Amino acid sequence: MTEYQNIFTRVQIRGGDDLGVPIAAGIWDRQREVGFSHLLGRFGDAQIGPLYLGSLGLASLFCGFIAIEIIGLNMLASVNWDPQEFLKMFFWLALEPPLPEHGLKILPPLKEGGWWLMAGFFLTTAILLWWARMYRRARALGMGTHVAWAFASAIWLYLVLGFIRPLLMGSWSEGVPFGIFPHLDWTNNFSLNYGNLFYNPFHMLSIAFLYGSAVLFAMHGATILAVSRLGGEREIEQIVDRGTAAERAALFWRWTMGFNATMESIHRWAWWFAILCPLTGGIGILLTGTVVDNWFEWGQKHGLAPM
Ligand code: 07D
Ligand code: 07D
Repeated sequence: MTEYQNIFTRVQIRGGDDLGVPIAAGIWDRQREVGFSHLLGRFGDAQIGPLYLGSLGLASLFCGFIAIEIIGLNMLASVNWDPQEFLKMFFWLALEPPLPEHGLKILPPLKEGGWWLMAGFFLTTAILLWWARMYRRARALGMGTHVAWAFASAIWLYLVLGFIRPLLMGSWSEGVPFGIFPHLDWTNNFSLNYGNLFYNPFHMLSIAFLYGSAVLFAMHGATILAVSRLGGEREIEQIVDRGTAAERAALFWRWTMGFNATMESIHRWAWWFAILCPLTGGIGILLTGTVVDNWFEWGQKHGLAPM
């Protein structure tokens, strides 16, 4: 089946149903039918399915649903169960973490943070189950587990923000509220309370990897599209051959930048940049309030900020 599409491709190529590689364990048992969507074919693969939900996926969705339910109903309660007000105020509504006086209590009064703890428990369980599902599906397909480890890096920052750091600080009240703008307010207050996060070197590293990820993504995406006329997206076949689109793309970067990644190494660059963004970020947050109370003063002491 011809599967390739890119943004210049106007014609959608349809072969027969592609059920994927044969796998001994019969993981397609749950769904064998596939469908096609012209619209989706304009953005990616037109084929939908086969899907695999499995017990980890089901359990994860179930926990995620409970978490969203707890958060949503609390938000609804905060506007006196008025659906119109809920929609109007949605972006500003919050489910706040426990009050400081409850410290690390496992079950503070529901309205003073108990619901937050419960929602956090179910959301975290859902995320961890989804991680296990990704790991297991990759293994079942005989793939590497790179995607799962990249996801683990995001989960690390999430756990630092809402679980590990509050534990070290001795209070759940240090956690992040659920809510669109409330979590941004929390982020702003965090920076203000700890003397300006810009002077935290791990925030700097995290930003460098964030911006770096964007620039690498742009360079790689653009390069492959630029040589797709010559079949550049068939990277694996082109890695070792001479005179290919890949070789022109490499020469382009050697001409313009003096150095080129290879078809394989560019993906390692992208993987590490993306992973290091939340990984260094998590370290920065973990140090804040535990080891360093004021990043500006820390910066002054270490020659980063003026006296
Ligand atoms: C594009 C992949 C798709 C994912 C999407 C997010 C939910 C939340 C739940 C109402 C790139 C789905 C959103 C499931 C709905 C409720 C209760 C990923 C893509 C579309 N933030 N943050 C957003 C989360 C933190 C910050 C948007 C989550 C930290 C700033 C969205 C977490 C800090 C800004 C969102 C989390 C922080 C945002 C868009 C968890 C420091 C914005 C996200 C679990 C890191 C931006 C109004 C996006 C915005 C934004 C979700 C944590 C800062 C709602 C799930 C505590 C400064 N955050 N965030 O596109 O527009 O990600 O906010 O840790 O400006 Mg956030
Ligand atoms: C949030 C990882 C968790 C997400 C998970 C996904 C679901 C479901 C559903 C798809 C993003 C869960 C998924 C629940 C999805 C569907 C359907 C990753 C997350 C597990 N900052 N800042 C960062 C910049 C300032 C502050 C990182 C820039 C100010 C705080 C990043 C600026 C103040 C924290 C970054 C700037 C401040 C950060 C986040 C500029 C506020 C953090 C990296 C130009 C006034 C976080 C060390 C990331 C961190 C963080 C960028 C400014 C506060 C690089 C560019 C000075 C409190 N900031 N920031 O990957 O790690 O997030 O800091 O001004 O906690 Mg910052």
